[in-house]
Amino acid sequence: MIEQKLNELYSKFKNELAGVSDRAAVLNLKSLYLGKQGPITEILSNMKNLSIEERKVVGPVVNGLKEKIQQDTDAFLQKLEIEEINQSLLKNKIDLTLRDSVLTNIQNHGGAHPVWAIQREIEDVFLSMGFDIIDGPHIEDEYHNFEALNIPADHPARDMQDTFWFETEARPGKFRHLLRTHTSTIQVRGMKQRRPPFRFIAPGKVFRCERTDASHEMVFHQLEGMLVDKDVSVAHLIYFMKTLLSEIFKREVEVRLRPGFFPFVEPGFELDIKCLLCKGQGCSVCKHVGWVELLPCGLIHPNVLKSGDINPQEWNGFAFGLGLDRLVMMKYAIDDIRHIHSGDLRFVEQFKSY
Ligand code: FA5
Repeated sequence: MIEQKLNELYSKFKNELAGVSDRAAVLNLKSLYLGKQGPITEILSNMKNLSIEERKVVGPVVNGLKEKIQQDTDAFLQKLEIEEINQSLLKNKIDLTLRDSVLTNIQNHGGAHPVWAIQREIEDVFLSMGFDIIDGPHIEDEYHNFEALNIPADHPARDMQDTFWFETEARPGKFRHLLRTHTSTIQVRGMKQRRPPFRFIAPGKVFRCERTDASHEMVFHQLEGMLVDKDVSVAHLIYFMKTLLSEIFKREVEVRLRPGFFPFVEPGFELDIKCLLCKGQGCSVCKHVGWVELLPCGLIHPNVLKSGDINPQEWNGFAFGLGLDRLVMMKYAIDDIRHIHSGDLRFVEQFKSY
């Protein structure tokens, strides 16, 4: 009698289960049958009225039914989950053989970063004037960064450039390592690799432990230039610098040359450009003086030529160190150097066509 009642109950459960289609309805059905108010709990609580013999028969049947309902709901839930996964896989299907529509859209192609683009332009100008392009290491030793450039230890000029030093043990006769503070490190390396007359440029990243502001970065770019020949004069230097600037700006720009101190040149100059952002009126980029320091230069100091195994009685030359990021700022009227390497696509996308 009880067994028949349980079979009917199970068939009813199966029929109802066949009619549901979502997780909430399945869980609801399960609690209707197995919950505290459900028929199974009622049957179990009525078992106290049965004899021991009857309980021995009915008990396992009721528990079996409970287990079957549990298993059926679990299987149903699992089936639902698999269906959901399959549906989402179908919906988000990726055809790996298709090219990304973003990539195929010419509008979204990458472009040259403005610093890189201006570096290429300058390289072209100097290549056409017979210069080689050379490279040097970012991690340098203090010999190439200072010593060989006529800046011995304890020389106050070392303080002109705040340096990132590596924590290497100071040992007698051993040079410490640092992140190069200027591309002038390449001067002696370049001189030792060639015999005069020669001319080369060396562009690259430089590093200074400086507080950043509208015109100062800690990592920025310079382009070093060096020409060694006979009877080189300041007039030659000015000619090359003016050619460079008129090629870059494609128009006359106002420049001024004033004395500048760099231990590796004598005489040394600062070549400033009239601030193109404020037209000389004064702004945060030119520190309100109307001029921006762009291109320090000078005639190579005899001691530096000696470091490069060149006889200063026979040869002389000029050198310069152009600040590439500031040149980009002037060329495109950028009012803060920090935009340049911010990684902000809205900034770099403006230069795609250059
Ligand atoms: C030098 O680094 C010398 N080595 C340049 C040189 C080479 C002089 C050869 C003579 C002969 P200076 O520290 O002034 O000099 O830097 C050169 C240029 O780098 C500056 O005119 C400026 O354009 C740029 N510059 C310097 N510091 C920064 C900075 N923190 N952020 C961005 N640009 C900078």
